[in-house]
Amino acid sequence: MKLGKIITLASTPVRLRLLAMVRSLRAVGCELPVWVVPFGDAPADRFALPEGCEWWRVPEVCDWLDGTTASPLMRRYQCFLEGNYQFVDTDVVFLRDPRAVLADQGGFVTSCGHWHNPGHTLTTQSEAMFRQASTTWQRLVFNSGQFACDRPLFGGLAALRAAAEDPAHAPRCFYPLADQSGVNLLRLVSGVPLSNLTMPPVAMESTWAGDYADADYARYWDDDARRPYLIHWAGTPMHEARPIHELFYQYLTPGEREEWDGQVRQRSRPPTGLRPRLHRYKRHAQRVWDALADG
Ligand SMILES: [Mn+2]
Repeated sequence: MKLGKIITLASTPVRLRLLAMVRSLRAVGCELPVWVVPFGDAPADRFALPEGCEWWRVPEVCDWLDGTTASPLMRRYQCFLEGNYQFVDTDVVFLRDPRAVLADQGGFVTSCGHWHNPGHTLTTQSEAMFRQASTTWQRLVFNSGQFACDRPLFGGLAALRAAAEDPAHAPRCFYPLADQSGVNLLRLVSGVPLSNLTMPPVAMESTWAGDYADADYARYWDDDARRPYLIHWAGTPMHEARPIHELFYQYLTPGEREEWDGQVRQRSRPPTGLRPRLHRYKRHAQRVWDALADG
């Protein structure tokens, strides 16, 4: 594919993440425009974007989703009406120019390791649909924070809405707490072929920061062709010191690093008050939601 843009989704709390992601993109020589899907529409949800970035809100998609139970994270569905893009969460840094990596790739291109750990990408109900699609369905799931595609998954908003609002899909596609199972299901029903760069023939090393525990993480990348083109933190705890965090820290100024360390300290304090209960609620909510959807 011939990449034309990088797409991400952001709100003010992830400002430092976005700055580092964009700086890493420029550092590998990629000057493509960065389209930033706003997580929310209040003035406080937006912040001053670096040069080459612009807010990207498609009113028909956001207004539609705002009228449903969908998490604002689902605003990334905007991508599904576009082609020739790389979507990344803000908790990503680029190690290689995505244009070069994707030049020989087509269709829907992923690069995560969820094929060996598919749990968070589906639910009991959507797993049944993946099993219908293939006996090796695990290769068809992906992390919804990193994907590229050369074509729209749907021919227009009407087709996207019809797929999401299908009663068999709607509980996933409008799930209020997370976007991952809905994003996976929509790619599946779109029929656009999926490949994963961590599988042969490319067989890139892992793009997940959590897979790199020791100081010499770069030893896995002696062969340049197997070096991941991005690293995604995706839930890797930042309050635990890991040498690979340096790939992110290198893009922060000393002042930004101080601000970041303050945020990490704040988030890693032992949970008090309502927090443990809210955490338990989130785990149970998925099951309750599925039970209700099943009628
Ligand atoms: Mn992420």
